[in-house]
Amino acid sequence: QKLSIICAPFCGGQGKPGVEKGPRYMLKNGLETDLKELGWTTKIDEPLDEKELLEKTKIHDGIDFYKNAKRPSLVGETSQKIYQSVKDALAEDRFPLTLGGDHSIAIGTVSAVIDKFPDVGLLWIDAHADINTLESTDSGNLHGCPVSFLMGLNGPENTPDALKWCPGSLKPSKIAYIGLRDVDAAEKKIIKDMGISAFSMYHVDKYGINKVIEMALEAIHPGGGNGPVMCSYDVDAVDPLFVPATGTPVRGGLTLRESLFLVERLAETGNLVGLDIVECNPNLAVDDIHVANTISAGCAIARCALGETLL
Ligand code: DIR
Ligand code: MN
Ligand code: MN
Ligand code: MN
Repeated sequence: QKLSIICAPFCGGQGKPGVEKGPRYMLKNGLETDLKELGWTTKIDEPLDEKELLEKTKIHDGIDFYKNAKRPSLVGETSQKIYQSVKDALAEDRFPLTLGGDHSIAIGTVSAVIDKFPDVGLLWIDAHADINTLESTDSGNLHGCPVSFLMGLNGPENTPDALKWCPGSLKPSKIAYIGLRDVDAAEKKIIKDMGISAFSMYHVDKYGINKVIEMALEAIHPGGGNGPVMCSYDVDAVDPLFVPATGTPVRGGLTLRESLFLVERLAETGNLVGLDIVECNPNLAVDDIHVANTISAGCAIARCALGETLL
């Protein structure tokens, strides 16, 4: 089995520098070696120029806007490069593991996986729903909007040029959220109106994580829960006790074990076809222990999704 580790050191979908360091820190933590030990033939793909991107992101005067949304051109160009990398990986029958960077890069990863697996179900693991439209976003941060682009909710006439490449074909019935606990009012309305399956922390408490995963799989693949699954994993789904160094931490999240069980269970299905791990931001740690906890949790999510078991 073959794997591409796609590095996506991008921070332009939100306002806190440091999240571009995620891929470097996870690799420095030994992620590639660990995945090799699990039996994967690995290859590292670095489609982005981190330095150049950081420079482009820094310019705060004259930053490009589309309505209230910040840096639509940069987000569009960057996610398109990630899109191409994931497509290349899949064309070589390599499992695409994409390391962010902020969550806007999932516009690229998920679009590429849909091209190869039109029936794919998307599990969006996050404290946030990331389904704001260009109309609804209050923050203007595009990492809060990727799902709306994947679904084509902004409409062709309201999509910035640089994002027009995105097919926007993802159906509401093919999405399930797990871990939600900080959802904007406008996002709640979209989720409700479109009938998207959403399992918040309330549901995790009520049913337990195993049952929630079963329900989520059944939602995206009715009649047994079998079929290809893409998992886009924002590490802020995990409680900040375990993952403190992330841009928008929200207390009351998944325990470390719940967060790992989730991907262990996905690995067990044999149906996982792609994984993103996003929003690790070493700059936001108050000490080295915070960095180590955050990065080791991110790496553990990758390993558990890719076959590591406790016994
Ligand atoms: C908020 C927060 N809903 C926004 N979103 C975040 O900015 O649209 N997503 N932090 O990860
Ligand atoms: Mn989030
Ligand atoms: Mn945000
Ligand atoms: Mn997110």
